Amino acid sequence: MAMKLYHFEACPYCEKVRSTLKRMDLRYESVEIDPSDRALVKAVSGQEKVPVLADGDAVIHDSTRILRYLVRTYGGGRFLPDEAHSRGLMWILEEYVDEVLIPLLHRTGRNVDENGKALDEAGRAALKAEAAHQYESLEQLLSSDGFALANRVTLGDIALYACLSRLELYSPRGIPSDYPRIRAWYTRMKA
Ligand SMILES: N[C@@H](CCC(=O)N[C@@H](CS)C(=O)NCC(=O)O)C(=O)O
Repeated sequence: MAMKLYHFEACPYCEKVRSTLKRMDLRYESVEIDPSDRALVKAVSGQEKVPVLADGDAVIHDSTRILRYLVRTYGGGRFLPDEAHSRGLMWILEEYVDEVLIPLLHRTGRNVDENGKALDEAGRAALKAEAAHQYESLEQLLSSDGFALANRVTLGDIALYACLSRLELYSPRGIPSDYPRIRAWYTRMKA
């Protein structure tokens, strides 16, 4: 029985899982949900967030847990750095994208605070400065000609690319032009 992925297009966490499944050459049935109707996701997984992966008896929610499951079950070792130190950093990067970068870029696009409340001018400037700081860090991380933590694509790159690709789709600005190394890496990932 094919795996089923419950997801929707604009969701960066879903894009990370779609992209990992694709790179691992794993086939799945796509169940695209309406973001405003969580009934099916709730019935399948007992909670309302996507992505959710159903594989036989296993039903997994949370994109990081899904990635760990896929690597463990289907042998995705080639998407992990060989060296232990880099491997640890890769999972830290993966978590950082979910917990820091995605929420921050989401807020930056809408100019709201953590609770969704519209920001005043000072709040918008602070948010912009925070986003610039994160872009600077990524610019440094991606300063080599290879990928984030190895000379090949790992799950860290896939997570980051998934996040920034949603930005490219839904923000007129995309990745700011003053970060050439991020943009060069992005082009390498797209190839
Ligand atoms: N930590 C979760 C976050 C998933 C998440 O927040 N998904 C969003 C869509 S992008 C969602 O379903 N939100 C609905 C909600 O918060 O109730 C993961 O990595 O999968």
